[in-house]
Amino acid sequence: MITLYGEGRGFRVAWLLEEMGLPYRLRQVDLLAGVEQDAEFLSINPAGFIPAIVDGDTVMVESIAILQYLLARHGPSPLVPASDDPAYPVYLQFLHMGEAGLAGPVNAIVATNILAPETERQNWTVDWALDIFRSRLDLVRRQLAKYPYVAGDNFTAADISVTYALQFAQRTIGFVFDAAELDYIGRTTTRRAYGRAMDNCPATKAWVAGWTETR
Ligand SMILES: N[C@@H](CCC(=O)N[C@@H](CS)C(=O)NCC(=O)O)C(=O)O
Repeated sequence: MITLYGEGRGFRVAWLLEEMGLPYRLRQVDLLAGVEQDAEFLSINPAGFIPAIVDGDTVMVESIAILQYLLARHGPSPLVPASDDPAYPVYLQFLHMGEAGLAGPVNAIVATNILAPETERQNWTVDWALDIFRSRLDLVRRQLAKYPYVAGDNFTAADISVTYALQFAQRTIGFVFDAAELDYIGRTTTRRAYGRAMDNCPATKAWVAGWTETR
């Protein structure tokens, strides 16, 4: 049985596990209470960030790497195009861009908004991170002008990566998306596996319930 430590980006992992029909248990990690007291979690990830997984002898962090691992170790899955499929390179590109180009830069803005002294909140780096987010989002936008999903005609794990990032930006920095992006989020989040993952992730569910979409 796979153990998933922590929600946050762990929601990506729960969503994939539900899509793949793999049994797992969620072990909560309370970042707000401080992981210093959580010796068991620190023995899994001494750096103290979430998510992490334990799968037999395998211990891993980094949500996108975990998605790739699960698909490779427990696949095959229709959520990954075959390596000779023309959709494969663009799939990999957006799988990683969801974190490296979208959610990652937003993290810097969120941390600044929450933790920086009042006088240091609006700074060059925050503007830069938002520019990075916008430029990568433009690539998502161009893709969605042609296809229903970021890798083309089929839903893939790249959509789990990107959808999470878009929702993260909506809910943390109030980023306002256009109709095509909102329709995309609607398409991916009405999947049954998304609903099941949400039911298994109470902190994420509460977080979503506290946010209302503005069109
Ligand atoms: N690139 C990492 C980002 C992980 C991350 O930033 N996790 C947040 C919660 S979603 C966290 O643990 N923040 C506290 C910290 O980094 O110490 C991933 O995709 O897993």
